[in-house]
Amino acid sequence: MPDPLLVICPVSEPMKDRLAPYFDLYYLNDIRDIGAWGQEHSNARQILTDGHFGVTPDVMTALPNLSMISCYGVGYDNIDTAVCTARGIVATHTPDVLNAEVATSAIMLLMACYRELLRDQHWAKTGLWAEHGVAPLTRSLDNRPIGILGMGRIGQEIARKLAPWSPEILYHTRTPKNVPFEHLPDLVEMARRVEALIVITPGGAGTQHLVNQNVIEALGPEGTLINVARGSVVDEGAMIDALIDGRLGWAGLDVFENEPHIPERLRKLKNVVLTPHIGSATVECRAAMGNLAIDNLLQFQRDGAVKTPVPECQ
Ligand code: A2R
Repeated sequence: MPDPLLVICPVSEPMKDRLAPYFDLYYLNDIRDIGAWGQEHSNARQILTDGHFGVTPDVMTALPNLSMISCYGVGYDNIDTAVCTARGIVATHTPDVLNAEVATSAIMLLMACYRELLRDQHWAKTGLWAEHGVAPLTRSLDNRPIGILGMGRIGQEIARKLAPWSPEILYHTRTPKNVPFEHLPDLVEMARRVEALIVITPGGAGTQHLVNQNVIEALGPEGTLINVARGSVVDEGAMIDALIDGRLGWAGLDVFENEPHIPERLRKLKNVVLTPHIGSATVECRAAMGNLAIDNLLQFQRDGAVKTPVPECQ
């Protein structure tokens, strides 16, 4: 009998095909009562989820033999790692394979803000060009002072990919990294010195509202805030207020505090570019993430080891 695998997140057909020989797949949205399912499948040891869905406490409680959670994504703030370590559950994630794609998404949002891509598309598509003449000038992205909040795997890739625009890069993290950029121990001070701030830390309690009203106001009316990390890292209410009354210039956002819901007053603004959490969402990148998530599941099933545990479970 194949082992039961509880699948909490959407998975592609190639992922299902790769899992099918090794597991009986059960989908959480088909299971009305996870408690009853857990009793019936008390041998269930493994879960596949993603950064958005994570694993809720009722699912953890329902599975007495849960031993391994494979997260299809690098952020795992919706998995309670304290419960994992207390119960001896190994959680894994998919670092590195998405660095390049999330970095591209950050730069895409940054460029769209600086060069007013959406306004100019509107200008071209709606006949404003013929009616009013050429569109107003935009700002160059070349030679800007840019701050990166979080200088890990993805932050460093963003810095690498920004190089052709010759930015002056500053960064803020709790501990300095071995990178050729100036480390600013004070985030407000960094926001004051840069023109654009790119947020790429993990989510969760440790970074909740790290980008608060003080940081936003330090970035200022000429400033651009880019968030490809987690919605929780930015005080969304304070950011929207500042975008409305001009204390913050622009925002390019891929993540939001209450996904998939985006406040209407944010959606209505002209000085924002919004995408629906698609930082890693290309066919190529998702295939690589899916393969790594499945490699972890299969190796654990085979010999109890995993390739990429989250740091808390190493
Ligand atoms: O603070 P450090 O020295 O641990 O540096 C990490 C930084 N970071 C923070 N910076 C300032 N204040 C904090 N409270 C704080 N907590 C963490 O974020 C490190 O430089 C960076 C995280 O890097 P990695 O662990 O390599 O994560 P990766 O792969 O770059 O992904 C970042 C996040 C994911 O967790 C997802 O939420 C999103 O990007 O896709």
